[in-house]
Amino acid sequence: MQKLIITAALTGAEVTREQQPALPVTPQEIAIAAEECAKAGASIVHLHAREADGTPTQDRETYRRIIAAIRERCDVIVQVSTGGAVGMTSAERLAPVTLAPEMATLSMGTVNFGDDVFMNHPADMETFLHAMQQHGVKPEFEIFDTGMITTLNRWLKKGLLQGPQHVDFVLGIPGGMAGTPQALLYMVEQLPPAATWTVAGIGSAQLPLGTLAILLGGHVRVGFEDNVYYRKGELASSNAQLVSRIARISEELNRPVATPAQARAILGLTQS
Ligand code: KMH
Ligand code: ZN
Repeated sequence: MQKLIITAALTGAEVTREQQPALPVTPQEIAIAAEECAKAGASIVHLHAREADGTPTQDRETYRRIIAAIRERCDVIVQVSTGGAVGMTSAERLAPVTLAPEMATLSMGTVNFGDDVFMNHPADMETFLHAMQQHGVKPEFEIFDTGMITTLNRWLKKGLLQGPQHVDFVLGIPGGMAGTPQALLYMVEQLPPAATWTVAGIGSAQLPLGTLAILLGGHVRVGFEDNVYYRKGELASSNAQLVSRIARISEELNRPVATPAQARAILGLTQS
């Protein structure tokens, strides 16, 4: 099996300081959290930007400051969000891709997202893909429900994609596919050949689905974007605490954790 790539989804767009007092919000706080997670075993950080008051933003300059602050502190693969927050325009969402980070997320379809609708028009999705290809950014395809992996396979057939793809199964969003082992097993069966995959289990699904992914040869995403708890009724003290736990479980299961350099090799990234 490949070494385990741990992604730390540090901030997200929806979680508030009221829900999780340790949520990193400013570029400096995000960079400190990234360094702690890298030390704990994360090789990718998935980034969302916020304004000073916590409002989600896709402002290019804010992402630039976050990435520069991370680069000063540690080596880790930077993955920007193009999901942003519900209601943002696609042009807004695409802005950080022009900074040419190593990776960016690309959501593969529209999904109900709690009480909201996370819109991903097919034409916008192709625009995102072309922008990533133009800037040399590796997409991580975000799959919230079954039709979205079908769309990825259709894109492959259409010749829109080259090389092995990297997929993130986001399971347990209210409105998307359930955060269950059965759902994950079904999704893994639909993957294109040679694809790498990770799982982001939402809420209480984070730990069991992460553990299952370790056993199945996938990779794991943890962090406050998806889950603010360490266990039922107990908030996690930091993103790094969640990273440490999954790294520890993986080592116990005889699957060593990847360094950023090893993760780059697994994902076919060339270091910038
Ligand atoms: N905030 C969600 C609406 C991504 O980062 O690519 C979308 C999201 C996905 O977080
Ligand atoms: Zn995100």
